[in-house]
Amino acid sequence: MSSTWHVLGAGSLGSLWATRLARAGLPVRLILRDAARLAAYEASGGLTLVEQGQAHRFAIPAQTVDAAEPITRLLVACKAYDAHAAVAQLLPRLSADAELILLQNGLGSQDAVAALLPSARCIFASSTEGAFREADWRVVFAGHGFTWLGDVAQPLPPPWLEDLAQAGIPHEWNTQILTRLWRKLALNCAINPLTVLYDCRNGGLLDHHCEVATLCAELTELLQCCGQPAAAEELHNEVQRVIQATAANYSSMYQDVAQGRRTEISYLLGYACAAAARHHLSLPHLEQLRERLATHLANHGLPVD
Ligand code: NAD
Ligand code: KPL
Repeated sequence: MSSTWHVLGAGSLGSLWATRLARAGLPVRLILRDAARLAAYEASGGLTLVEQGQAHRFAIPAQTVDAAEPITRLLVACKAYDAHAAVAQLLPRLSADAELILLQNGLGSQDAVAALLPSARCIFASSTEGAFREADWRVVFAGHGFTWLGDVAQPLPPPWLEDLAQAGIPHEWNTQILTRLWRKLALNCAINPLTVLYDCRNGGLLDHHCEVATLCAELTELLQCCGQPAAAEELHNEVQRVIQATAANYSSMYQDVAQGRRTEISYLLGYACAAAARHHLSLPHLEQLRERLATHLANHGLPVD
């Protein structure tokens, strides 16, 4: 019998994982912010997953953060800026040998969470799956993808990867998870802020080829300086390939800004610029991009961090 999957954050990705795990008959509990959210969830009858136009509802048991049940396996599915505070609230419930799976994009939030629990195993994940919330408690599986998981402190995979296989969650254990997260961060830094500033789909960046190339050169320098040469390989070519392959799409940061939601800038471009500063590396275009983006966010009444 598998241990219970406690899922912290019943948003897009958390719901996508929770519903597939529950569909496979695995024990899942949702952790919601407070009694009001729990009451709203219970009134809705469960979480609905919409896949290829078909909706299925799963009556997954839920609880609030301050429930008494101990937690041995926690899937952290909050935004990067919420992860530390959300996990901190659960400290009294986490067992000494707890395992956490951190689904956050970018870098920085994983180390902040890991520092809260020195004896717990923190597994970092990087996902290309896509999901969005159509309504409260209703998530649409928008883009099939893959999830890489890894542990910077321990190369051996956990036995519960079998649960993911059973749930049909495409995944792979990756002993170089930081390289994958850095590579994704670099792609996001080269594409997402410019789509916000130029108010365009990813394909619109084909008109800003030189600017993208300059950013890729600086990001390559940063990755090499941060001991991530593999993440730097052929970065510009991959950025161009992604821009072409996703030309019709709006980047995730574009969508956040368009919908008035806080962005994860501090864990993407902000993290990159802070890393450059730590290494006394001058990356003027990247820094200028961060400043332009921060000004744009402030002008739209959004947090600049
Ligand atoms: P989301 O905003 O849809 O969901 C986050 C959920 O966490 C929200 O429901 C929020 O209420 C909840 N939450 C925050 N603090 C909480 C707390 N203290 N207690 C309980 N719940 C709390 O976000 P998302 O789109 O699922 O993204 C989660 C992470 O996954 C982000 O880092 C994102 O970049 C990454 N990601 C998302 C996708 C996607 O398609 N949505 C794909 C790849 C990576
Ligand atoms: O991951 C992305 C995003 O929009 O966040 C892509 C499509 C790669 C653009 O950076």
